[in-house]
Amino acid sequence: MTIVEEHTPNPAAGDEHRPIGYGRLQRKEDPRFVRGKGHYVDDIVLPGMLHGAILRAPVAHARLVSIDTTQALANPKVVAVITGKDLEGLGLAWAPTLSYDVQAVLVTDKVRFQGQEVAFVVAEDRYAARDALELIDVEYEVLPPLVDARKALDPDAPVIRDDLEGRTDNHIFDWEAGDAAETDAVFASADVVVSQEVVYPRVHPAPMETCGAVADFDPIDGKLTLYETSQAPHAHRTIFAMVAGIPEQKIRIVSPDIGGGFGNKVGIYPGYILATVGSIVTGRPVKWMEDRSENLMSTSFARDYIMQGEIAATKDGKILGLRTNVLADHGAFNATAQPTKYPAGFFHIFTGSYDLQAAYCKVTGVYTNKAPGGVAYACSFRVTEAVYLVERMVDALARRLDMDPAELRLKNFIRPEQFPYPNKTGWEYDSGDYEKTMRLSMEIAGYDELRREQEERRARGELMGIGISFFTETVGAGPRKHMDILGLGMADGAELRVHPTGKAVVRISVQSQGQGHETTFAQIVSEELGIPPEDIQVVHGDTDQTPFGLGTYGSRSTPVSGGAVALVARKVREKAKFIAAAMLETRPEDLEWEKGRWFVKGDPSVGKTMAEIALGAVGTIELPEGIDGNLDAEVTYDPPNLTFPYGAYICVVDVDPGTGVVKVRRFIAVDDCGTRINPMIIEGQVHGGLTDGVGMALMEIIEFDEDGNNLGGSFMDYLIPTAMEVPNWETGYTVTPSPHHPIGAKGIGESATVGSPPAIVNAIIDALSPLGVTTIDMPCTPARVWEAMQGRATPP
Ligand code: MCN
Ligand code: CUM
Repeated sequence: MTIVEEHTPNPAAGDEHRPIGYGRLQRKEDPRFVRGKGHYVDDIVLPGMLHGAILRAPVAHARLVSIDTTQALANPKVVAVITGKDLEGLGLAWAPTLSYDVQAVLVTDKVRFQGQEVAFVVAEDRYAARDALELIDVEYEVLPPLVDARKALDPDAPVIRDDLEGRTDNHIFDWEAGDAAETDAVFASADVVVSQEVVYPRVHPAPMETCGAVADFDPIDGKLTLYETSQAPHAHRTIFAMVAGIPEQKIRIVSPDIGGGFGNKVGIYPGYILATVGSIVTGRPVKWMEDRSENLMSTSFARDYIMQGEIAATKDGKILGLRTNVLADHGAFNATAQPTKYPAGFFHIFTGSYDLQAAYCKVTGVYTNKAPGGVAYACSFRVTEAVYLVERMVDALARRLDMDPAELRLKNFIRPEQFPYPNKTGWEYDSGDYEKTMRLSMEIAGYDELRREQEERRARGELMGIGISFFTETVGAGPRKHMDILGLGMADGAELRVHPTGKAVVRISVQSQGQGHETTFAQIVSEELGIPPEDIQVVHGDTDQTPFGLGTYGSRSTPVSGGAVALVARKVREKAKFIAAAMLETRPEDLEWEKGRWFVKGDPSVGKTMAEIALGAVGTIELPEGIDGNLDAEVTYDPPNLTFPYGAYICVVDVDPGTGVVKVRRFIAVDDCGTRINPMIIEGQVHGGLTDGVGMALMEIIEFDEDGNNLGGSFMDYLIPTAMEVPNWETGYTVTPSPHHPIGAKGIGESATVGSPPAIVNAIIDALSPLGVTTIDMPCTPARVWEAMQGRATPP
C-alpha cells in the first residue's frame, strides 16, 4: 500500500501523547478478530435452543391459495410451524417498515417478490428445520409479475399492493427539492445543455456475516432477550416494543460482534420477528440464521435509481444549473431506511461540490415485484446516487465543451470563503477547501503526465482512460428537529464513568460493525481527559447497558455519537475541576487544565491528575455543594447540522480492445473528513469503500429476468471484488475541520463507496471516447464494454 503524507509523530511537539490524529493506534478489537475469537450472533448457543428456517416463495407474484403444514408437523424433530394465518391471529402478520409502509412478516394473501417469507419452521436442529421446509405443501396461483420499474405506472401494470386500501396503481411517492421555475429559467438562458440517462443498478451490501437472530423469551418474567445482527439496537428495541406490545423495559436487544453491516442490518427483518414468535410459542430460545442466498434475495438492496440528468452551462464552462427526474424502484414494500422527511434520502445533495445558480430534482418511487429494503450499502442515505449523477453529468459537459474534466471542476467549485454554503436544495455545507484537495490528488496522480501518456497510448491504438470524481457528502443525521426514523429523533446518548483507580468506561448508543469504535471512541475520551486509550473501555451493542440513541448508519457515529462522547468527557472534566479544587483546598476558578490534570494557575507543580481526582471523588474529602461524588456524566447530543466530508478521486484504467476487460491500473483518493481521529482506521475505511466502488463499477448487480426471478442470488452470480481486481490504493488527505462538531470531525465510513464509482466509470468512458462512446451503465462487465465499443446500445 502506498501511504502518501502520513503524519509522523513529532515528540518535540508532544505528538505521541496526543491520542487523536497522530500516530497509528492499533485497533483494540483486532486481537479477537484476527484470532477468530470474535463473538457473533451465530456463536450464541443457549440451553434448549431450537432452530428456525424460513420457507420462501419460489415465484415473484402469486396468490396464496393454500398451505398445508401437516407433514412438516408430523416430523418428530419439528416443534412448530408458523404460517401467516397464525401470525394474523397474533396481529403480527404485517409489520411497519421504516418508511411508514407495512411489510408482510409471512405471506397471508399474496407473494410479492421471489424469496418472500411464507412459513417458519422451528425444529430441534438446523438441518431438521431446513429439511422440514420441503414437507410444507403450498399452492400458488401465479400472477403476472411487474419487473421493469419503467412500466410500474402503466395503466395495465399489475397492482402489487392490493393489500393497501383503495390502491389502484404502483405509485409510492413523488418528492422534489429545489426550485423548478428558477431552474427552467436558468436552463433557458444557458449556452449549453447536456442531457443523459444515468442508471445506478440494484446492488447488495453483501456483508460477510448474513443476518440472523437468537430470540430468548422468558415466560416467567416476560422478558425478551433478542440477540440480533443490528446496526441500531435501541431503535429496534423501541420499534419491537411498539409492534409486539412487549413493555420496553422487558426487551433487551444485544448486538454482539457484527460481521459487516454496510446498511444491510439497519432494518427489522421478518426473520427477527419470526425467531421471537418462535420463542414465545415454544417457550425455548430460537436461533434463525439466514444463508447467503436468503441474504442476497430478501434483505435490503441498494440503489435501483433511473436518473434523467440535465446540466446547463455557459460556453466557457461555468455550470449554471442541474435538473433531474428520477424513477426509484423500491420493490414490493417501501422499507427504505431514511429520515422521515426525505423519502429519497439525501439525494437532493445532487448539486455536489459546485456553486451553481439553480437546481431541481424530482424523485418518483414505485412498487415492483422485487425484494424491499433500499438505502443500504454505504450510501450515506442515497448520496451515492447523487454523487454518481452529478459527477457523470459534469464529465458529460466537459466532453461536450471539449474541456479537461479537472479544469471544469476547478472552475466551478464552491470557494473556501463561501462556507458555510447554502446550496440550492436546502443544505448548508459546513466547511471545505475543494481546490486544495483536488490539486493534491492531481499532484499525487501526476495528472498532466498521465494525460500526456494517454495521448501517446491513444496514438498506438491503446484504450487508456483517466476518470475524476469530486464528491461532497452529507453525513451525521440529525439534527433531531429535522430528522427522525418513525418519529424517533436522530440524536445519540453517551455515559462516562471514571472508576476510582482512574480507568474509564464509556457507554455509547451506536453499534460497530467493523468500524473500530472500541478504539476510536476511547481515543476521543483520551484526548479530552488525558486517560490513555487502553484504560478506556467502550461499551456498545446492548440496550440494557447503554443509553438510548439511533445507531450506526449514514456515517453518523463520529458526527453524532463522537460529539456526544467528546461532550460527556468535557462534562466529567468540568466536574473533576470542582473535586480537584476541594482536594487542593483552592477555588475551581483558580485551576487550569492541561492534558490529564488540573493544576493551580501560576503554580504548575501543585495539581491533581485524573486518577488522583477519581480516587478523591469517592474518598473522604468534603465535596463542594452540588458535586455528588462519583466522577461520571451523561449527555444526549443533538447535532446542530450534518457534516460535509469530501474528496477528490482519480482513476486510471486500461481497457483491453479485444475483450472489453477493464483493468483499474491506479486509483488516487484524497479525502477530507475534518479532524482525523485514527488515521489507520480511516485508511481502512477508505480502502474498503474503494473496493466497493470497483465492485459496483465493474461487476456487482442484482438483476431479474422477466418472470421476476432473482439472478443474483449467490456469489456465483453476484460477483464481489477480490484483491485481484483492485490496484494498490494511493491515498492522501487534507484536514478541514467541521466548525460545529465538538472535535471538528466529519464522517468517513461511506465516503469511498460514494465517491469512487463515478471516477471509475468516467475513466472507462474516457478510455472509450475515441470510439465515440459517451455513456455506459454499471456494471461495466467485459460484455457491456465490448458492446459499447461496437457502438451498440448498452443492455438494460
Ligand atoms: N473516524 C476517524 N476520524 C474521522 C471520522 C471517522 O477516525 N474524522 C473513524 C471513526 O471513529 C470510526 C470509523 O472511522 O471508527 C468510521 O466512522 P464514521 O465515519 O463515523 O462511520 P460509522 O462509524 O458511523 O460507520 C458507518 C459507516 C456506514 S454507514 C457503512 S454502510 C459502513 C462503513 O461505516 N459499513 C461498514 N464502514 C464499514 N466498515 C466495516 N468494516 N464494516 C461495515 O459494515
Ligand atoms: Cu446507507 S448504508 Mo450505511 O448508512 O449503514
